[in-house]
Amino acid sequence: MDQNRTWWKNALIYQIYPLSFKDSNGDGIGDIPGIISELDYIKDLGVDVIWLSPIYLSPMADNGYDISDYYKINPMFGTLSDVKYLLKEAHKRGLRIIMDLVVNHTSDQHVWFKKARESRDNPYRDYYVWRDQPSDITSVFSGPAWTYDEKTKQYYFHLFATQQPDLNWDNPKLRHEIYQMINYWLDLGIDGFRLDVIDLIGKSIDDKRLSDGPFLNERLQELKETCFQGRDIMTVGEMPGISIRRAKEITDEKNGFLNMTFQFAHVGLDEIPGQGKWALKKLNVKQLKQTFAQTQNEFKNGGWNSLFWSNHDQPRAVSRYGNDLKPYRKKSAQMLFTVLYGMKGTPFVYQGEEVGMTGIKSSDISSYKDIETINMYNDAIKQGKKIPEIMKSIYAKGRDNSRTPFQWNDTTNAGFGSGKTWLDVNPNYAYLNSVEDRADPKGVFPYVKKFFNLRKNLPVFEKGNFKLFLPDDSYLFAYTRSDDSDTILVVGNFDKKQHIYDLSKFQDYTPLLCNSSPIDFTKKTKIPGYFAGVFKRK
Ligand code: TEU
Ligand code: CA
Repeated sequence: MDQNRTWWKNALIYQIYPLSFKDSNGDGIGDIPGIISELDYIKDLGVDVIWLSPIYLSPMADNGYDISDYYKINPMFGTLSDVKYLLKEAHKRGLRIIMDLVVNHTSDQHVWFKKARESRDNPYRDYYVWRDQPSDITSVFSGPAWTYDEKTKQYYFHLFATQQPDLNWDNPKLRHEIYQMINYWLDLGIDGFRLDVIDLIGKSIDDKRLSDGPFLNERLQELKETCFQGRDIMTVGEMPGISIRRAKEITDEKNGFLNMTFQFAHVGLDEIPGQGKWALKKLNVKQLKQTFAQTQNEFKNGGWNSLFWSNHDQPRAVSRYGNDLKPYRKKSAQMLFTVLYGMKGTPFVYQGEEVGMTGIKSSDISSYKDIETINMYNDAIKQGKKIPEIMKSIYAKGRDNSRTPFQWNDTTNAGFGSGKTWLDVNPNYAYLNSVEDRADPKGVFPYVKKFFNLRKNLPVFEKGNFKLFLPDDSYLFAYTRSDDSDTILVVGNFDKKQHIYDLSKFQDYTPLLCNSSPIDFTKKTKIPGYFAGVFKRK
């Protein structure tokens, strides 16, 4: 953390899910050489930083978020020299690389856990959390968060899968092993980390304070002092359970610990509050706008936030908030880009979003691979739920939606690789693919590229204050951003139909970028379905 280095505020981050980006050797699994072969593509979009989902050694129960050796690269992705070569090739192009850091838990195949479960007095026992009696805490991936271990007759704690035992952050020995590992990767030349569920490392399990627990600040402080301070890196903490106010404290430039966090308020709006992610509710655009406005307000002075629609856990944005039917897909994807990334914060784009990739629907549960989805399905069947109802939730929210192989072109396997892919390719690759999209002047990629170029060169996007216009309207997301020198207006129509508004107060604004013919600002401005535009005050 260094107050003089704030390049990450105006950087574009691109998330790669290595399993599904590009397969270089035909084994059906994406890999590091595959990533290297597409660095120019990534650079062409205007990307500054690549975030790699985990590539460490892992039995892949949770696709790499279950690490069995923090120092080794999973051979399915490549070797350490591939990683070094990736860093070199990326840096040569002015691209930085951040890695995923998963330290709330390890894999149950990690040598620490294997030793820990040998006996109660094993030196590694205290690297994990053991109790004689389980509490009623449940796992994020269904079932109890405690699993009985026959050999030593105690329960171990796992907030995620049974194969992902939680590390015991109360143990200073464990903490220092982790810091050593972090410094190893930073010394190797990586440019920072995305920290997986890092809001959980301050937890106090016995009084059920999990996210944002009593020890979070002191642990983040220790992490900062031991690993991050004085390095020219960026850090983004995934903090699903934290309040906006706390996110602001944690990212305070002076006294904070991380550059930014991922906030999840906006991604929970299509679920029934308190019933978890699978209980579906229709999205209310007004609520979505107001949620963003609240976050923008909170970060008005101090702290820093990230902007994202989607990632490897969240379904595809265009299928979720836009419209993935053919006549609307590209326009609505452009609209979503415009309204989200016009706001204040660091933009994160998830692979495939830039060409408007969509979610999947398969009525056959065996075509799904995600542990969260499969566990939920089995659980729901046991509870007597009807299959069509379960599948409806999976279509809407299942994590495999965003994990299907990248659609490069219209050849075999969408050009992802020659072998049978680990997860089925979305059959729409015949018409939805990167080559097709980039060749289309009305494509998502060409628009997004222009948009990010504009964003980067107009300082008001980085610093300008946010003001929501027409907060009670259910279709139009419109706001201004203003600083001392400029004011811009960002407009997006979330509906497929045209709507009419009195926009006469914006008469002195001129278009900078629109996804269809620019609109006129009159008392009766017609805004076409999925229109998006950025305007600037003359
Ligand atoms: O996700 C943490 C997290 O909050 C998930 O529980 C998320 O809510 C869920 O995936 C939504 O369906 C991180 C990683 O991003 C995820 O891929 C991992 O499975 C999880 O941590 C465990 O490491
Ligand atoms: Ca491969």
